[in-house]
Amino acid sequence: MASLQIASVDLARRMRAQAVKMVHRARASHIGSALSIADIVAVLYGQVMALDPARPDWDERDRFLLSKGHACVAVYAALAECGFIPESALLNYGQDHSMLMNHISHKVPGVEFSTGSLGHGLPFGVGKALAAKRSGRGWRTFVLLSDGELGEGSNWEAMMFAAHHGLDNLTAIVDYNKLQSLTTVDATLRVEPLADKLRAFGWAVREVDGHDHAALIAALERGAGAVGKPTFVIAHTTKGKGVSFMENAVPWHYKSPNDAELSRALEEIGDA
Ligand SMILES: Cc1ncc(C[n+]2csc(CCOP(=O)(O)OP(=O)(O)O)c2C)c(N)n1
Repeated sequence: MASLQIASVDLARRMRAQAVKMVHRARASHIGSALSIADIVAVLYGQVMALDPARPDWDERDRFLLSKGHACVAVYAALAECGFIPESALLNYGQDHSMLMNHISHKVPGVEFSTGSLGHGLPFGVGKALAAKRSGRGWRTFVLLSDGELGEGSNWEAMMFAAHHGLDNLTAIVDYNKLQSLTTVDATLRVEPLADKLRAFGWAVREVDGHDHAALIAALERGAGAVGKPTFVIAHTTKGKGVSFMENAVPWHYKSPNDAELSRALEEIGDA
């Protein structure tokens, strides 16, 4: 089975619109974090990963782990837009007893692993990739991390392990938006020189504009990575991308849009 072949630019636009509506309806947080990854997630779901929405547990599927689980609305929107879950399920996001919790949950069809406590996606993904290698399976594992999350030591242990085992079926992507919850990554715990560090840990490294779909596809498609090494894609992004007043603005880590802000956001996104 090949990728779903859904035009990813339009998919990302629809996901952004769904995401702001969900966060507005639920009075929830993390819209800036979700808008930051919309293009990466749209490219993975629409153009790169081998998936079957009718069979979320299909054995040969590529595995995707959202390690920055607080940005779940981007993935829930992708799952609805790609047919894993009904669009109507999005209406209950963040409500009591809803399947769609405020941090990503494996109770949702198409979600592999629950996250939210940062620093667990890559260690889990390394295990998945090793399992695929050991059982001679061709599926790939993708892990999407945040930049602030790199402060968790578990990631660096997982990186050593992945390189040691030559996991070239593993791709990590860092959503490098340079902001955390309260201030910049630089002011909190510097990650630079990031590419040098990742190379020193034995990974192949690519740097892309994380909102450029062609560049993302070129970096993520099968065969793009190095042979014998895991690949780290440093995706330079803008937190809040697509909504001018949310872009690069720290408060939108936690703030929820009011009715007027929702209308402005949808207008800017181009929600039909
Ligand atoms: C282990 C752990 N510590 C703290 C938090 C609280 N927390 C939620 S998001 C976040 C940081 C957000 O910044 P970043 O990780 O860079 O993500 P993004 O800016 O893309 O939202 C923190 C500290 C958490 N989820 N997990």
